[in-house]
Parts: sequence; C-alpha cells; structure tokens
Amino acid sequence: MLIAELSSFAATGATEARDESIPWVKVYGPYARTLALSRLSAKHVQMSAVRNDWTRAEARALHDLPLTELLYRAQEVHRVTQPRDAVQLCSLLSIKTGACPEDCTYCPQSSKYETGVEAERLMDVRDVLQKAREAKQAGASRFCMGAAWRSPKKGSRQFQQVLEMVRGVRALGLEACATLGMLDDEQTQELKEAGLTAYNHNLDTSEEYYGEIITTRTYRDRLETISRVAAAGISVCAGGIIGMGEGIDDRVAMLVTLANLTPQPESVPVNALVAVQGTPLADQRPVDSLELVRMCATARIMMPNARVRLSAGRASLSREAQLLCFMAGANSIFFGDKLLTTGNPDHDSDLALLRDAGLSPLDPAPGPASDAAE
Ligand code: SAM
Ligand code: DTB
Ligand code: SF4
Repeated sequence: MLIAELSSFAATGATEARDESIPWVKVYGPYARTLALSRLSAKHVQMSAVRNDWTRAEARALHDLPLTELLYRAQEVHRVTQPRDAVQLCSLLSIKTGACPEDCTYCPQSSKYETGVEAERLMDVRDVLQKAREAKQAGASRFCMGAAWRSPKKGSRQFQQVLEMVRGVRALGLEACATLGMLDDEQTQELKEAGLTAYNHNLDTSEEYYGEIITTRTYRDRLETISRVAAAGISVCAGGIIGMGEGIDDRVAMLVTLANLTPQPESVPVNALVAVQGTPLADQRPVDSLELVRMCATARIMMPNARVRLSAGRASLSREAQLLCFMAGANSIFFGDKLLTTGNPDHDSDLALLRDAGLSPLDPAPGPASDAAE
C-alpha cells in the first residue's frame, strides 16, 4: 500500500508531501521524495530478481490474473529490466529445408508428413551470408539459421560449413543464432569457438504433453542439449508453441521448466502454432490472441531478463494484438517475410508497426566482431 502511494507521489515530481491526513506523510512528509526513491528502487530490485524456484501453482495464479492486472505487473518488471521502447529484430533463414527424420507433429519439415515442403540441401555459405547482409540492411540485429536436422552429423562437411556461416555472420556485426537439433559436447564447443551468440532449442510444451507431440526424441534429450549450450557459454534461446491442443497447465508447466533453468534462457520464443496442411495438427483451432498476450506477460514476469520473442503466428495477428504482446513484455520478433517455410509479416509492415507505436529496433549486443560491421 505504502509503495503504491509512494509511486503516485513520485510521479508528481514534488519533493515534499504535505497532506497530513495521510498517516505516513505526518512522519515522512519532508523526506517524501528520498523515501520514494529508496523504497521504489528496493521494489524494483525485488521485481528484477531472477528466481529459479517457481512452482506451477504460483505460475498458474499469475497467468490467470485479470488481464489488466497481469499486463500491469508485466509492465512493471519490463520497465525495470529491459531497454525501453525497443524491439529486437531477428531474421530467420532455413539453411537446410525439409526431409527431417523427426516426427514433430506441428512441423511442415518432417519427412513423416505430406506437406508440400520440398527437401533442399544445405545452402552455400556465400548465399547464406548474402541473406545475412540483406537482413542487416533491413534492420535486423540477429541472424538465426535453422536446419531440419535431428542433429548435425558428426565430423561432417555440412557442420564445418555451418561453422563458416556462423563466423561470417559474426563478421558482419550481427548476432548469430542457430537451431540445428541436438548437439554433443564437441559440436557445442565448435559453435562457441566460431562465435555463436545463441542457440535455439525449444521445449515446445510441458513434459507431460510432450509425448503427444513428438516421439522421436525425449524431453530429457532437449534439456541435455540446452544444458550443454549453457555450459559452453552460448546464450540459450528456448521456448515453445501454444495451440497444439495442450491445456493451460501445460503452458504454465513449460514456463516453469524454462524459468527454473540455471541460468534462465537469454531469449524465450513464444510461438503460436502455424497449422500446416498435411501435418497431424493441421486442424487445430487458431490460438486466441489474448492467450498469446498472457503467455508473453507470464514469461516476462517469470524471466525478467530474457528477451521474450513473439514468434511464429504473427502473420495472423492484428497490429493491436501485437502491440498488446509488446505491452505485456514481448520485445523481440522474427523479422522478414518468411519464418522457415511459412509466412511472416514483411519488413515494411513491421517497420510501420514499430514506427506508428514509437518503438525502435534494439541494437545488437556488443561482441568481438561487432566492430567489423560492413
Ligand atoms: N530441427 C531443429 C529442431 O527441431 O531442434 C531446429 C528447427 S525447428 C523448426 C525449431 C522450432 O520451430 C521448433 O522447435 C518449434 O518450436 C518451432 N516450429 C516448427 N514448426 C512450427 C509451427 N508449425 N508452428 C509454430 N512453431 C513451429
Ligand atoms: C522458434 O521458436 N520459432 C522459429 C525458430 N525458433 C526457428 C521457427 C518457426 C517455424 C514456423 C514454421 C515454419 O516456418 O516452418
Ligand atoms: Fe525436424 Fe526440427 Fe521440424 Fe522436428 S521441428 S521435424 S526436428 S525440423
């Protein structure tokens, strides 16, 4: 209560509080501003504290708050921990498309389903770097390369080419991210040495629901790759998908697993299922946009320092719904008219959205190669 009153007082910009009908003013009135600043910063410190002991009940209670209250709380955290009014722009490129041996039921690239996605070989390094240059030109600060692999083949020429891509992307002054499936220790180390900024490996859903979605690799496999990546000093990008028939408890359980990782992920993609014809999930009902807003807000509060990325599914969201997600704490998007195989809003419409909302692209994190920008 006192904190709320101090917040209102601090917002007036006055130094002294004079209304002595308010109990605390009698004692602290002359020092009100100093008190407000000291108490508020204590509160801010508390809000930005990273916790790795989230329970499902706590997270569910947060997730289910009245949306206005949830948004308010998420905003409070966001303002303390994240750069103001900035959105990270990440470009995505499928460097190896289709014919994946895994059976992820949401995925148009699985060889188990007839989705019309044509299998392609690994792209040439030069072509990938050209795409990275174009992404940078358009305003992206991170370039994320995806391969439809269960895992990179050990000692393969393809993996060496991916390392070259990572080095090339970093030399352009971009952050480099990759998502190549499961990694072993050696591959993780090589990616680190090539300068990889972040590795994307999603949990996708709760441990309980996971078996309904994928059978060809386990939840534990995923957690092991994530922990290898973190141990090698590469930032972890890990999140999931909503709209696959899971319950709210599954969504919340996934957020709890992510938040209780040590360290917490550096970025958290929140994907809404893109239901693709031919996949077993083709007929799923589209996700209500307010459910995405709740996920973004809950993720923001539970993982205060993470970039929360509003990911797949944006093509079906209104500008207003996207803005609500930004207000809820999302501060990263995939930027460019294609995700891996499906569509995404084009550069112009995203830049117009940011401009109309007074938001600006987030700069890349400083890194060893960022001076080498073209
Ligand atoms: N093959 C690698 C793997 O699965 O680890 C990397 C690429 S995979 C396409 C990366 C992530 O994209 C998946 O984990 C999933 O979360 C997301 N994804 C794939 N298809 C999707 C879809 N139809 N809708 C939403 N998200 C999707
Ligand atoms: C993530 O969480 N979402 C991106 C990225 N990581 C690799 C992929 C979305 C893919 C959507 C379906 C497609 O375009 O194939
Ligand atoms: Fe393969 Fe990744 Fe798609 Fe699963 S999500 S089928 S592992 S490309």
